[in-house]
Amino acid sequence: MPVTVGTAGHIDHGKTWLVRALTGKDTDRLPEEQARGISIDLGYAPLDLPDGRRLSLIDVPGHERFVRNMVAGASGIDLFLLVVDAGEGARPQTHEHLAIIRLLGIEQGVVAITKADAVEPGLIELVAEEARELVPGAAVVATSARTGQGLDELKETLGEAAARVAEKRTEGPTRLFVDRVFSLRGIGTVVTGTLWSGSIGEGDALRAEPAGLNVRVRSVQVHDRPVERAAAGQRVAVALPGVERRELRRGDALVAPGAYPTSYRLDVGLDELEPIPDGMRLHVHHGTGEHYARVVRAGDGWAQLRLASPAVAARGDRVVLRDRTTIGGAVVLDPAPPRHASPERFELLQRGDMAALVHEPVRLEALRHLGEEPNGLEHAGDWVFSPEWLEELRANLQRRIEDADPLDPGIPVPSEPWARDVLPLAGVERRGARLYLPGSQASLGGKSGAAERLEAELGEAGFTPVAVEDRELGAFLEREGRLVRLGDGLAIGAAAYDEAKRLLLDECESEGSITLARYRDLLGTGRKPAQLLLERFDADGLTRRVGDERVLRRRARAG
Ligand SMILES: Nc1nc2c(ncn2[C@@H]2O[C@H](COP(=O)(O)OP(=O)(O)OP(=O)(O)O)[C@@H](O)[C@H]2O)c(=O)[nH]1
Ligand SMILES: [Mg+2]
Repeated sequence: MPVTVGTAGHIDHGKTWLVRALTGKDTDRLPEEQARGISIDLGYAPLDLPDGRRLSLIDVPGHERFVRNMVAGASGIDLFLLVVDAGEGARPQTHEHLAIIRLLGIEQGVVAITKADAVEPGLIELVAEEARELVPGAAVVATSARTGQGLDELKETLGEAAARVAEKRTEGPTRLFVDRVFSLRGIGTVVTGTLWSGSIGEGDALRAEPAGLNVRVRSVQVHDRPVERAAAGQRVAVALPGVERRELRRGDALVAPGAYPTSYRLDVGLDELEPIPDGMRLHVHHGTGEHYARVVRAGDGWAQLRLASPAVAARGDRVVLRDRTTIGGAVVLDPAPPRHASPERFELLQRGDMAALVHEPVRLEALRHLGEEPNGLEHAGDWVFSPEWLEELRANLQRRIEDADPLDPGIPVPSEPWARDVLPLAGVERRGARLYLPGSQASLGGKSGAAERLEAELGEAGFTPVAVEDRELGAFLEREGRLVRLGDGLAIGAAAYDEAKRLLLDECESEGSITLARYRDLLGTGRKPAQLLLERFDADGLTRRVGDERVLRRRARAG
């Protein structure tokens, strides 16, 4: 199993020198790091053990201003290498880094007392004792990067600790948190990171979130060597052609498409180092990323984190909460919860009642990261949702339909992607692009007076079209066969229409065709009503224009 080791410890305590002494690689490669003699960003080096195994080492900065980088590095490690200066003992970031490691759930590790060459042996023993109290159960090894003292023993101890690292759950869908992005001539954009779960191989189609970019993997390397497929737990470099370097950054995730939600909310169980009040604003460190957030507390020890930027999280992920210092951590219970602060829901979540995670429709595939398939949910096509949600949908549609115009008592079909699959369960009837109550029919409601007045007017007007102001009423009366609408917002009564049609048919059957002038004379009206009627007959497929004349279509003749 691949194991990644991360350093930890106060500034200047000798982390980078120790990494260099162990691996031969100087991880302080930035000009500013070299000029100032401190680490700023993460460093990476492979560590070969005497037994032939190879560990990945991540070197982190100790400066208190760069703790965010330390958390990004520590988020992917299996094993810690806590470094304590023999002359100084534990200092503030020794404690803070150790707290972060614990909040991230990293159990195995080793303590290296550094710069053993620079102090009296008696002092080393004092510092070693302090370290044992600080990290009970971890081996403590006195070392010197300058003389090489203790390095072999340290490698051996790291090997033993690596063997104790619990097998990670790695069979889930692919997820890699990006820690570096760069471009290489002839290759294009390359991202590196620790593969949290799944695997990555040449040709894989993945998604970069939260940007939502579809990417295809050109090649994969593990420690500068090409591999066909990298496994979870490994540090990998992935070449992504067709992606601009600036489109990706540390904190982004490469995931199997659709397998993880991206969400602005996380329901968590809190692990507080100091009290975290309701409403507090803080930084949530998750994966290699960082989100500004507000805490909405619910019950004892639970909270919803409302994020300013979306996270790609899964149940069981651990996050670190920081204000100016590290004030706590949390375990994700629901990576994409509804907006709420209900302790009852948290209780279900904590118990692992997966059905409680789902409210509105989600694709069944998006629940794969939760492990088992939840019971007690409604299914429709690819979608799952809670029975309560379906009830709410029913009530909501019903209410909106009841409020709709009685002349056309329907509402538009919702545009959500689940609509097609879910609506048949919602107790409504789909007619074209609209939803109705099953068997419902239009009615005049309060407009029957207006309808009667309009019909009277139409009756008197005969072949002369009448303006219909109320379009819905016009459409309704037409559906009922009480009038016929012509162009320009005009209509004529049903009886007049039938009569006009009979005149047209008779003339065409005896003469073979009809002109506008002739039809006008037959009707005894002006030119415009005749014109509008002929256009309506054309539109209905009764007649066809041939030059200045109209002839009956075959269908009309047959009928
Ligand atoms: N005598 C002695 N000095 C050491 C040894 N290792 C490191 N030093 C000194 O400590 C300084 C800091 O060491 P680094 O390894 O850069 O410390 P660091 O923990 O990586 O510091 P940050 O990354 O900034 O937190 C070095 O510049 C050396 O002067 C050692 O084994 N013996
Ligand atoms: Mg350093």
